[in-house]
Amino acid sequence: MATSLDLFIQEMRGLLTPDNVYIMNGSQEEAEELVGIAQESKVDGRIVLKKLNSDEYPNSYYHHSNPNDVARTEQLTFVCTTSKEQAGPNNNWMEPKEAKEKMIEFFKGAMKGRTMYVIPFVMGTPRSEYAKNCVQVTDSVYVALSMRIMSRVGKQAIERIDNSSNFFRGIHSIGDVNPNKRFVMHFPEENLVMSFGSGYGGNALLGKKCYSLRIASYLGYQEGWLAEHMVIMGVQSPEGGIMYFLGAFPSACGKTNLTLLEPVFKDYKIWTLGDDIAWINIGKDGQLYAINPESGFFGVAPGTGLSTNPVMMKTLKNNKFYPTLFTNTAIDNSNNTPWWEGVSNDIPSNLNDWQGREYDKNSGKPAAHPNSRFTVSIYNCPTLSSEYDNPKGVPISGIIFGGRRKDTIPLVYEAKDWSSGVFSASTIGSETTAAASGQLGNVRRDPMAMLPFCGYNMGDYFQHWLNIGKRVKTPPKIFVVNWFRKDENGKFMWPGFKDNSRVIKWMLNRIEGKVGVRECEIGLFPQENSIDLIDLDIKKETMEKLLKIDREDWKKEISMIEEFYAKFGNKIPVDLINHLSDLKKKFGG
Ligand code: GTP
Ligand code: SPV
Ligand code: MN
Repeated sequence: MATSLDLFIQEMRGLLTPDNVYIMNGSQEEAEELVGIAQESKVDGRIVLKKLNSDEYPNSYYHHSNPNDVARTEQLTFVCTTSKEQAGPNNNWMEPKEAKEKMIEFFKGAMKGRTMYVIPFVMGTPRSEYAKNCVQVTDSVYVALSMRIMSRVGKQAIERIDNSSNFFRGIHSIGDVNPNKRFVMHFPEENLVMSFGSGYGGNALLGKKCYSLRIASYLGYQEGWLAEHMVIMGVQSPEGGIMYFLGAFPSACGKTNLTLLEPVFKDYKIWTLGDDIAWINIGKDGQLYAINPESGFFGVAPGTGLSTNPVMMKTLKNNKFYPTLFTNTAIDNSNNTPWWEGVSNDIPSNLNDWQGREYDKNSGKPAAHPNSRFTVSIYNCPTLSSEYDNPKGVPISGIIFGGRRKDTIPLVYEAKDWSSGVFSASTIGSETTAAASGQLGNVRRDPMAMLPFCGYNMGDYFQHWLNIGKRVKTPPKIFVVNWFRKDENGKFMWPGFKDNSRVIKWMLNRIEGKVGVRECEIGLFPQENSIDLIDLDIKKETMEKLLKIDREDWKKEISMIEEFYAKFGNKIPVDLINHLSDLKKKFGG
């Protein structure tokens, strides 16, 4: 009897009319075969993968994407629910029938002359009750290889999917990589995503943002859990064992760096569990538990180097089983290694830029694309937590929210309680980055770092967060941070990276009740000298500026929050409206 997977494949064969069908099994031989195919085939006139110097970067390959296809395209991303209100003002919306018809027109015969890769995968460790079954079809061998790194592809997935009709379906074709024929359409009510015309990251690896955030957040809303754009990390202190934190930061605002951080304190250690996505459930004991549905890092290359992120540099050179991919970095021709701004201080003399052109140092442009990335297995990571594959997940003690803000937001503060914390998280703003195409550096509201990823109305989402807090026995403490505050000369005041461990240590001390706080207008602030600054050359005035509340800036901030909330009308929970009016009173608004 045909299984529901067989039926799906049949249906896709009919729609996409590929010349060949390749059903993936996750084996080592398959990796070798696919890498072989990718090294021999051209897409868009470019060889899909080129082997890199294996003495420097073992089992690593280079990929150029089309220059018109280097980041997520939020303007072409839609959530297609029955009603527009379900999707909310935070999403582009299209009526599901219309959206599907449009996509089917694109997909008809789209794989003629190509191979259709069928990728059965599980998000989450397959033994976990929180794990989810998925299938993606794609005509991109780069996407197929990336999915093998980022998710659990193969036999276990097929076993789980066989004879079950309940799995996520992802239909993907790169088409002819034409931005005018590019859409990423989500159908949360049908557990389905259709993506056409892009081969890039979050547009094309459908297990990532499309399923594990947009679709999963919708499922979580219905089933009583949360799918979040968050890191998961364990912090080990000399006397206190390991405590687990979640951290939400918008795209390209420091998640990968935070979860691989080497603390400045020799007797502290950070254990990595995830760098982008967390699924958060209430466990049997009434506490919050998180799992990472992914199994790899799709990390920003620029800024990654031995001084900023030594653990990632080790991860990239520690390849065993999974091929590692580098996308849109520059290439140092003298030794065939990938190169990006921040990996070394000097610029190699024989460099090709991310488009394969000879690099001109005087061009004033970076050699690597600012959103160039590496795709690497999490199992290569030397700080991987032994709890990573625990089907129950890890119990959460603290949740950190941050954004990229040159002013206004202090280095750190703590929310008074869960509801104040949800309010602060709902007001997070951040300067836009190269992770999404569009203008850079504008401040936009990005609540919980989920603006581009929440698959339903964000007003309902805020209420869902408040409700979860009421159901949890001891809700974790909530903190807000800003590593990116600048001085009058436009320089970062806080050293960031490993020195962020100083702020984390303060959070641990707060959770353990070891240090007090002073109450300010926006929350609870560190008492003087309670952040451990040992061996750090930072002026007292700089610390004061980092923690300063500028009343004029806050008045502007409040009006931006009001403007954002107004878009959601009466969907904004009353609790949050009350927090906002309290805040307004404090600043004389
Ligand atoms: P996504 O993968 O897009 O979700 O990004 P991410 O949140 O994982 O960001 P990532 O850690 O890759 O950092 C993005 C950029 O911010 C890189 O260029 C980093 O070098 C830089 N960055 C990360 N942490 C810090 C920090 O503490 N201070 C400063 N100044 N820059 C940082
Ligand atoms: C992000 O943009 O937040 C990423 C990269 O992590 S992508 O997979 O393209 O979404
Ligand atoms: Mn991300």
